[in-house]
Amino acid sequence: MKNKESWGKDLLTLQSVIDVERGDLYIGESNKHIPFDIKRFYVISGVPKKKSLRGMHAHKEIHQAIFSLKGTFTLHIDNGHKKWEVILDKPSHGILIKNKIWHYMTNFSKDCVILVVASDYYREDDYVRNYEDFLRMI
Ligand code: T46
Repeated sequence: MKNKESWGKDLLTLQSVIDVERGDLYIGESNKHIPFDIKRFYVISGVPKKKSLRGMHAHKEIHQAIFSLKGTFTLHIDNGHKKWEVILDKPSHGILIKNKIWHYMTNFSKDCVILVVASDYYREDDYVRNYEDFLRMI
């Protein structure tokens, strides 16, 4: 992960139970490790190209937390005033993507598996997919 000064406040740390004999266990509980009630999760995998682009939107209300379960990708974050990026490369640490944050993902490794947990069910009307609309919203 890079640019710690920018993303430090949004860093989420799961509980880790490291076991050399049996493998590692990572635990996230609502309102403890993840600062909202989790209503949905989704997984992104099989991204075919390093240069593939996902995201490119903000949410009006929904908060999310994003983790790399395997492999690496770069998360680009923009609050309308400042832009920064984080390389996610381990299951134990994720990033909180609050509402009203423009974000996209690039630079996927071939084996990358991403977990996202969200504060609400899928609602297309929660998405702001146009950058000018995002700037107007904030
Ligand atoms: C986000 C980033 C990190 C659903 O029907 N239900 C869902 O829960 C989701 C996440 C998506 N969809 C549908 C909506 C689209 O027709 O699946 C299709 C692909 O979704 P999208 O192009 O938004 O995927 P990404 O990877 O660009 O964005 C996703 C999330 O949608 C978004 O909330 O923050 O991952």
